[in-house]
Amino acid sequence: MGIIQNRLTIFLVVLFSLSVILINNGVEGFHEIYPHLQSVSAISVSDQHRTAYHFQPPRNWINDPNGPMYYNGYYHLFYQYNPNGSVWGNIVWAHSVSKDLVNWKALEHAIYPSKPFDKFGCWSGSTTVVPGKGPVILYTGITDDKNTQVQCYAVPEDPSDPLLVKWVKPDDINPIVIADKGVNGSAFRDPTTAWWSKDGHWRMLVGSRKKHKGIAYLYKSKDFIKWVKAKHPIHSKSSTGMWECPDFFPVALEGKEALDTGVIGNNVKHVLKNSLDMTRFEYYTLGTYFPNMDKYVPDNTSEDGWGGLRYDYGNFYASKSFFDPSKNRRILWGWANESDSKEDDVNKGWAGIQAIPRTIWLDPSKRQLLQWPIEELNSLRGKEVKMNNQKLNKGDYVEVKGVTAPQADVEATFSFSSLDKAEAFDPSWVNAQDLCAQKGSKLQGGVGPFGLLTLASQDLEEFTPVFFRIFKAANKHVVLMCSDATSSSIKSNLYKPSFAGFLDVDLTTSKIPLRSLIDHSVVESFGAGGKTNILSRVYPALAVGDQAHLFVFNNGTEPITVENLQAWSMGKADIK
Ligand code: DQQ
Repeated sequence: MGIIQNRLTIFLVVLFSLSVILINNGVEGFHEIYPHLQSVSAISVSDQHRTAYHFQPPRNWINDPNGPMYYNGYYHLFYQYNPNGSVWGNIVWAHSVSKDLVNWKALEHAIYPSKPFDKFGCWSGSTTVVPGKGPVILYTGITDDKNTQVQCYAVPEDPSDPLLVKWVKPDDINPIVIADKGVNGSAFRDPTTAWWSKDGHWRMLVGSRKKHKGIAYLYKSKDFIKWVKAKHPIHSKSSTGMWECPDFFPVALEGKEALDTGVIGNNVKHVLKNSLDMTRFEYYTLGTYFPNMDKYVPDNTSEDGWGGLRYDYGNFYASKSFFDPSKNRRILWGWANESDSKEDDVNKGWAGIQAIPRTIWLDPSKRQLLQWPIEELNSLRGKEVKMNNQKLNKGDYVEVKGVTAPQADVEATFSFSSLDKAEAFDPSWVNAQDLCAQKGSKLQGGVGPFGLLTLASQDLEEFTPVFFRIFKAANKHVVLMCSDATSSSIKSNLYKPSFAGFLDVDLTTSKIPLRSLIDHSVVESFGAGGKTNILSRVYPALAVGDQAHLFVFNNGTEPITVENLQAWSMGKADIK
C-alpha cells in the first residue's frame, strides 16, 4: 500500500472510530464496521492498561459473555472472541473454565463457524442443563452475508468429560429455529437459557425488533429440538429498538437465595433484561410472569423503557446471568468494552474485559435488584490499610496510603451529620449522566460531592472520581452517584463519559457506603451495597503503577466523615 493510501486508511479509521464513540455511547455498536482491521493481529501485547483480576484472555478482541454455567464442579465461561485481531470480527465462542470464578484456564474454542447454518458467525446464546441429557448450548448462527440469523443447537461430544472441551452441532436438527414470516430474520438473535414448565414444555426467548419496537419472542418445545413460536411475544416495548441478549429469570421475594430459571409461584418476581442496541445500554424490569398466558407484565413501579432500571449505569453490556446450584446464588456476567480508539486497540493487541461476576438478588424494597461482587474475589485481597473517622471539610483531599492504588479493592462508608445544606433539586434533571457532567466533582456543593478519587496522579492532573452528591427535592432527597472519566487521562481521543445514576438509599442513617474495584483501566463501583453500580474504563497516562494514588475527598460545605475505610492491595488472578 502506498503512503497516500495508508494515510487515507488511517484518516477513515479515525473518522469511523470517532463517530462510533459519539453515537454509540463509546461501545461497539455495529457488527461489520472494521472489516479491514478484523484480522490485523497484534505485533505485541501492551500490558500498560491490562487488568489484573478482571477476566480477559491474553490477547485479541472479546465481547459478550455467552452461556455461563456451573456443571460438574466447574464454572464455564464462553465468550464472543476474535481469534485473529483486536477489533470485532471472525467471531467464535471461546471457552474458559474455573473452580472459583476468579482464576481461569482457557480451552479450545467451543463453537466456531463450520456449518452452513453458522458459516458467517457464531453469535451469542446460552446454556441450559437438561436433566438426563446434560448441558445444551443454544446460539445464533449467521447463515449468509445478508446477516440472516437462525438459532442453533450444540451439545458436548463427551458429556462425561469434566471440562466439556469438544462440542458438536448435529446436522440433522440444525438450525433448530428459523425466523418465520412475521419475524425480521436479520434481527433475531441471542437465545436465553430455557426453562422447564409443568405443562411439559421447555421455553426460551429470542431477542428481536419490528421497526423500532423491541421484542422478546417466546418459543416452546417438548424435546428441546422442535421449537414452536408462542402466539405472541412474552413482552415487547415500542421505541426501544433491537433487544439483544434478553435474560429472563425469577428472584425470591425474600432473602438472598437464588432460584433456578424455571421456578414460578407466589414467592417470586421475575426479571426481564434487554440490551438496547441503539445506545448500548441495558435496562431491566421487575414484574410478574403468567406462564399460562405466556406473558410477562412489568410492575407499575418498574419503568419499562429508556428510563428503566439498569444493572450498571456505566460501560456494561450484553450481560447474562446463571443460577449457580453449588451456592444457591444467581451470578451476573457483563461485558465492558474499551473506551479508547480502534487504533489503540490494534496497538494494544487486546480489547474488552468481563466485569467482575456479581451475585444478584431482590432488594427488600422489591423495586430493584441488588448486586455484589462474588465472595471468591476476596481471595485476592492482600495487604489491608484502614482509615477510621477521617473528617473531611470542604475542599479536603486525603490520601489513602500503603495500598497498590491501581490494583485495589476499597470499601468505605461516608457519613454526614445533617442534610440542611443539600442543594435544591431541579425536577428537570431527569438524566443522571447529564447532571453529573454538569456538576462534576470539582464544583462545590452542599452535601457532596464526596467520595473516592481513584487512579489519581500526585498533582491531580488525572483522576477518576467516584462520588455522591445529595440534593433536596420537594418532598425527598435525591442522591446522585457518579463515576466521572472526564479527568481520567491527559490523553485525548478517548471516550470520557460522566457516568451516573440516581441512588435510592435510606438517608435516615446519614451514611452512604461505597465499594470500588480498581484495576488499571477499570473502576467498577457499587453504591449503597449494590443498589446503583457504575463501571468506567479509563486510560491514565500519569497515574500508572506506583505513580497512581488513591484519595478520599469532599467538595461540599457539609463536613463528611470517612468511617471504616478498608483498602486492600489486590493480587493477580491466574487467567491463562
Ligand atoms: N453481540 C453478538 C450478538 C449480540 C451482540 C455478536 C451484543 O449476538 O446481539 O457478537 O453485543
